[in-house]
Amino acid sequence: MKTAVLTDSTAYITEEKRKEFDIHMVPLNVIFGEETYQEEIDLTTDEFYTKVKQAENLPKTSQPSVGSVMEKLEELKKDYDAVIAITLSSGISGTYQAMRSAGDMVEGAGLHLFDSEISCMMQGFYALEAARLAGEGRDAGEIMERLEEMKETMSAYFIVDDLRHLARGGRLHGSQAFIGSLLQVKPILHFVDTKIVPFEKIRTYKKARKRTLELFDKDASGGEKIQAAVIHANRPEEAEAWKQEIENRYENVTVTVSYFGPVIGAHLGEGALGLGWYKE
Ligand code: MYR
Repeated sequence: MKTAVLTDSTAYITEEKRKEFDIHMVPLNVIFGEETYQEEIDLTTDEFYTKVKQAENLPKTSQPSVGSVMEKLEELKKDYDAVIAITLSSGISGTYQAMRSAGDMVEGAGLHLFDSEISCMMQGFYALEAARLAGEGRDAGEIMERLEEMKETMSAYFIVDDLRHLARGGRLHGSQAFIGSLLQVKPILHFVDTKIVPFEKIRTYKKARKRTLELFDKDASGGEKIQAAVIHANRPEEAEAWKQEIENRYENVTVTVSYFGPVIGAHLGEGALGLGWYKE
């Protein structure tokens, strides 16, 4: 059985890695005024952060159209017996639903849909593991089981520089009053039941960074093998500093530095940082 691995662009797996691991991708869109760009195809992350600085209004985003997913499934159907599709959290985007609708309409696509309930490199970790298993010839059912197992320890916390982007885009879960009370601080955010919610209200970035590393320590200090990702919105030096600190402290942790690309960057704003991990 030949199984394809499909994910959406918000996993931010570089083109080089996608080619190396035979991972297929459908892009989400970023909209600046009248212009729509497919991220990772006709808008790079560097171009995005430059464009944001020059733009009058902040960009909007949209999920892939059902038609574009159908096209991809038709293409994959020619070479594969089944498709494992891994999407960003269904609680923050309609991408999961678009994939479901497309899967229902493409007969014989053999779509197995996995809601990562998270995004970015943590979604990427699922796609990379699925691709590894598909490469070993494992069937779709076995791969889906492994992804569910990974979900048990998958965690991520992130800090934004300006919470107004997330609040404006309606992706921060909670009452208006509560969200309003967070605007002047640097809360640590995380996902609960597919949605983004504040984890802890913290005053400064420095304290939020320290607390995030403490949360990580709870899992990492046990000595089990951990895959972690430090993710940044145009803050490569700070992300590298987090990576160094983690690597100097734990021998059992492998750290990847990744990025918040255009679609996620449009909601988090420049300067955001995140740390995600799972136990291998
Ligand atoms: C769409 O228009 O369908 C895309 C909406 C994307 C919302 C993104 C919200 C922020 C996600 C943060 C992920 C952080 C992972 C560590």
